[in-house]
Amino acid sequence: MKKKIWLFAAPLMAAAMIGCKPTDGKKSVKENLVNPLVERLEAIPDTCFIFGHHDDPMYGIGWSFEEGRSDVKSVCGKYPGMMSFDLGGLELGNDKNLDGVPFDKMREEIIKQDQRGGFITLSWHLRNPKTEGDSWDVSDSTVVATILNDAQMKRKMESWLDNVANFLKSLKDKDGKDVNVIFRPWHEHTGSWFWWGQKLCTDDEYKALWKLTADRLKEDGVKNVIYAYSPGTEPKTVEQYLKRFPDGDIIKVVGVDCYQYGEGYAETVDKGLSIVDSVAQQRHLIPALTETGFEGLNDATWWTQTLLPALSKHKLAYVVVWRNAWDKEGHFYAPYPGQISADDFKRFADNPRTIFAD
Ligand code: BMA
Repeated sequence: MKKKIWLFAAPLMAAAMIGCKPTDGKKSVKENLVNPLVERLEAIPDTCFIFGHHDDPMYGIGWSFEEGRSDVKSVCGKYPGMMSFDLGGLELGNDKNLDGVPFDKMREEIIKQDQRGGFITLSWHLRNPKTEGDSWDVSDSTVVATILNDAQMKRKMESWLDNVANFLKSLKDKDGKDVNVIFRPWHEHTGSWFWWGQKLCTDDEYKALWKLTADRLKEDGVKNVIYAYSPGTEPKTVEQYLKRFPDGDIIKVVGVDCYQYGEGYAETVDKGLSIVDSVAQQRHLIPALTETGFEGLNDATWWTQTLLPALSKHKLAYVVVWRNAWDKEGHFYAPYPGQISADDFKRFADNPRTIFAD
């Protein structure tokens, strides 16, 4: 997909992926492109959203690393319109990420997804640079401050970012053109379960971490990313949502990570997305449900009776559900053949609102 074609064909392409017709003509084609990916996301008709799945082509229930296989495709015949992958482990120079996905395979699948006209988003569950624990190691509440104030720790973080930059720059299609991706580091920072979370750093430190990230990747020559900001559901107002919003125009996608745990999902998603809608409109950003799902999908009609209605009031470019883990029993968020919500998922995939890569 070439830049010029995207400029004019983006709305058609988004529509062609699903047979969804753009419903209004208000999405303008801007002359100064930040990144053609922004244009493609902005071209998603207001009434539609891209469906995404984390690690979709890597593994699923009862299988791993089988060429072409995907639980989503096995159920509905189509790949997700968006593939999500995680870079955790890349910072250390590992061959595989924290969930056992080889980075070479990830690069291949990113390129394939781009070739089929689909979208890619990358998260980063990186290690804790100070304690050498994982992302969830919150035993030291000064990690972000140390990265910012201690020269040696800062250099370590920069070298980790250089590894990320090298991977991002290696994403090229068969014609040598950049494959553009959404990068979503420092997510769910409004909770305190990651070392960059709410109680683990100040507002200014969190913002400085973002600046360090964007500046370093830019210095490293990365041109193929746009950044997504994705708090959890803790912010209850636009003001709270924006409290740690990075300065400048780093962020292009605003989202929320919101899962179903027991009752109240519809209401929580609705509140979270109302805030996202407002911020997206005020700042001309792209709204998304950056992570969601119901672990174990113990509800035969979750897709059309819970998820679709919960999203119905909101404009969204995309929705991502989390992984169908090969390594943790019951940890899955998309159906697989025979799973109780599989038939309902087919109806969801046939719904004119949802965009898959077919
Ligand atoms: C979490 C879980 C973990 C996984 C991590 C990064 O939500 O799925 O098992 O390691 O995401 O993918």
